[in-house]
Amino acid sequence: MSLDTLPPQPRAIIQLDLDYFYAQAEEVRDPSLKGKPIAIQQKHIVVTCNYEARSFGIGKLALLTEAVKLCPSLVIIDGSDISRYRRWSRQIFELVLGIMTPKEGASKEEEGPSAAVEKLGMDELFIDCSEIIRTHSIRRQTGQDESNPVRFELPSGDEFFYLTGSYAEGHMIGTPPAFAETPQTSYLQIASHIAAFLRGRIFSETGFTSSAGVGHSKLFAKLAAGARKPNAQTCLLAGEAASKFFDDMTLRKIPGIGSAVRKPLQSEVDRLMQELREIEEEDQRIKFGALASISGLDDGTLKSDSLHPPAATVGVVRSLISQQRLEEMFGSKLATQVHSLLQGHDPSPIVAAALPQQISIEDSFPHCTSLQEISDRLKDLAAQLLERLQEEEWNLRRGWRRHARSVRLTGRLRKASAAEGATGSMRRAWNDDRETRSSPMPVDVWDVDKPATARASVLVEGTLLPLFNKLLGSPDSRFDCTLLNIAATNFATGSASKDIRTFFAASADNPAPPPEEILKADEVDPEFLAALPADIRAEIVAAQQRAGITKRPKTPSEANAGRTSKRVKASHIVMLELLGLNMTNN
Ligand code: DCP
Ligand code: MG
Ligand code: MG
Repeated sequence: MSLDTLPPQPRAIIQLDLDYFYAQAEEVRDPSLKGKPIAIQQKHIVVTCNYEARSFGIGKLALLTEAVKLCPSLVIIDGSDISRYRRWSRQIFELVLGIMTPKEGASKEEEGPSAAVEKLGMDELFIDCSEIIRTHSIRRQTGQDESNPVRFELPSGDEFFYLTGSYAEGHMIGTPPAFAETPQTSYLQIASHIAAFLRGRIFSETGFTSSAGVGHSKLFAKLAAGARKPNAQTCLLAGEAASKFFDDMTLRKIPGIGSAVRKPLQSEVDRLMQELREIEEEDQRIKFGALASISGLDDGTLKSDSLHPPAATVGVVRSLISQQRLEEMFGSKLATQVHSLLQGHDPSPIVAAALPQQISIEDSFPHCTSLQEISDRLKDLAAQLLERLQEEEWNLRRGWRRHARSVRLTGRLRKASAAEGATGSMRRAWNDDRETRSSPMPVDVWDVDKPATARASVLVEGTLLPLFNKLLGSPDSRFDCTLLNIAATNFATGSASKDIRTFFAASADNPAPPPEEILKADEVDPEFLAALPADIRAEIVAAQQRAGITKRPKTPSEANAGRTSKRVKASHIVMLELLGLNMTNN
């Protein structure tokens, strides 16, 4: 069997986009805003507005002055601080990811496939449902399950029921009667139910409405999502209506065709239409030439206005511009891409974004010459960093996704040592001569019950100022600092308390011995300890510290003499009691 004759693997992609995102975030924060026209302002621009405001003719990226003219009662909200939107964005992404990936702890056999989720910008997600639908369909076929409604189990174990042979959930563009007859349409139908489930869950858990599109590629899913908004979903099937929907799209709406391609294509369409018009006019002139000369009609009356240059839609460009002409215009590589998009081919995969290796906050300024000023600036930056870490890595239900084990301070400094005297000139400034020092991240920063400013102070006093002094080299150096950058690096999964090393290393203001020493000394199995719930581990460590076990590392002779056996036993008893196992009964 050649590749051409292999049946194409059905694909089902969902694109999910939150409605009027920044403005809706404000409505969720303050429900009294609902129903009023609201706009989010950044500088002089309305970056977005709710649909009440849109009904006055205000669009995204409108000038604020124009918007107020169109709707004098417009409620304007300052959206220059986007951290709250970023937090919602992350939370909704995590929610969807949680539904589309197997729960932790599921065995390999019961785990099944997960659906790749790609986050694009602040409020868009692409979800590839092909694998989970394929597994579901195979299970149904092999189990000869003919029940209707059919149960669909999502990777998380959540479930919903759908009717076979019924229409898709939401709106459809395509051919409904033949629906579910081919694997491709049945995949799209099931994906439309998944989309409805996800939108329902997002709404019930966060209060946000969203719109979704379902199609067999990212391209079609995105176009379908844009077909009806807000709070709606559309499934783009095959057939004439679907082809017309695609062909009527202006190039501006096609992701992957930027202005560098769109503008020359529009000019080419205009040029070709002009040629066609001239040919038609010439044709008419020839046909009616004799009549015109007899009747004395002016040539101008024959000008055709039936061929206005149309907007460059997908259909128009495809019918007027050949692949060869595309190659002349854009070179073969780009022409192939454009040609393929115009045919509606988009095989691009859904790519789950890799997590960043580090998260950093930076500020630059003309001068900073005192330690007090450095401390103030560091506190400000550290608070921003901790907020950012929380936005990116913290989830209310599941805690920390990752924690950074190290913190890195970078400074751009001019230095002069005290030996050079008060008049000694500082070394010249370099363009970008940065110095860097790192240290373990104190564990206290992950305690979200404490305010970010308090945690930032701990980070600055205990870690960052000492690092800054290391950058300076000598404590009485005069300096001029023009840039500070704090980076959280060396990430490990889960919360900091799961990482036993960080847990111990974290007591920066209580310089305990290294964790290896504590663990070796007390013969507590680190794996056993690490497997315990965080609160129990914390209790054990506290109990060890109360018992003085961690006060100092033992000398080799103490260890050999087994003098610690009492303490070891005590710590095991604490552990067993905490686990609910009563030693005396055993
Ligand atoms: N955004 C921005 N600047 C832009 C485009 C968008 O700051 N040039 C922000 C504001 C939007 C958010 O990103 O709220 C999401 O962009 P969308 O294009 O999805 O627009 P909305 O979600 O606001 O509206 P819609 O209901 O049309 O999706
Ligand atoms: Mg949106
Ligand atoms: Mg969007």
